[in-house]
Amino acid sequence: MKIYLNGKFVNKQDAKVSVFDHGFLYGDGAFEGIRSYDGLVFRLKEHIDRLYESMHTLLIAPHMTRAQMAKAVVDTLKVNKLKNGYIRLIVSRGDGDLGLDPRKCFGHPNVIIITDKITLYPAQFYQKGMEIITVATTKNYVNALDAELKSLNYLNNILAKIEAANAGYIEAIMLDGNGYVAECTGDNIFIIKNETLSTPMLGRLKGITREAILDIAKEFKIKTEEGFISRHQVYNSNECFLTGTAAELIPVVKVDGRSIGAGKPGPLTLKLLKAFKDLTKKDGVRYAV
Ligand code: PXG
Repeated sequence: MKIYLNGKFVNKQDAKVSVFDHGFLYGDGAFEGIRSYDGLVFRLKEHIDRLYESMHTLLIAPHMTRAQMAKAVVDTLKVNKLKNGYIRLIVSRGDGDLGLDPRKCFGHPNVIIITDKITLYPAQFYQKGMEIITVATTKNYVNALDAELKSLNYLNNILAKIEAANAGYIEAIMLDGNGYVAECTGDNIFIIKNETLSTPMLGRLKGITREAILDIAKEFKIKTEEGFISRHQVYNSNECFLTGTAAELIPVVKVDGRSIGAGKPGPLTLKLLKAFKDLTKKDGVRYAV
């Protein structure tokens, strides 16, 4: 496996950065998780744009244009002869001293691209649906760590994931500071009620998969809503599902012990899942290996 490290391809065992990198010391950096499907990088432009927005907020300049960054992603897939892969694109602040001050870093962020495979959830969950819970760790949003900023600092989500795991669950809902549903630890959430598809407007990452599902719904003339969603509304929805680059679209059939709809993946969820799979065959940047 070859890893892209600051413009060079190196072997996995040589892909190392300094312990003084503020990405390691402080979680100071940004990242993207991207998928390629049969030689097509799904919505690469959208991922690159989101990364550059995160870096803009963090005041990290990667010394690479968006086009160069996109090319580096594709080149890494090509070097690894990977037609189907999960791509982790990381830009960390780079080396500094032991203090927080990012101005003392040398102004050379580390750009790293890892291409591998990923399986988040067992296959049976896609057929039977998943059971999730709500955890007490709330979503840090709009203030210091805006949920839309995809930073290397994932502790908010990891603390929630630990709570879920302690309770015996693989994924969990996080609420915002006002008690509305924000998102899950690594996925966005959707509900369907009376043929309307709804997803939280604030307090969540603007997932690339989320946006793709909203696009598909609009194409199908399904009514969509981005707003405030309560747990009561989730419990009493007809269908529920989660979205993410690694997870794609996964049905949810029970939340906090309450059955959702008929307790099995719903018809609209399955229709959207199929349409999403179709979209991954055509929406993105094509490359040959
Ligand atoms: N919300 C959060 C908090 C995420 O981390 C998503 C939504 C979905 O966004 P995309 O753009 O992928 O549709 C994510 C991304 C993991 C893992 O191991 C999950 C993500 C990223 C990295 C690792 O669970 N999900």
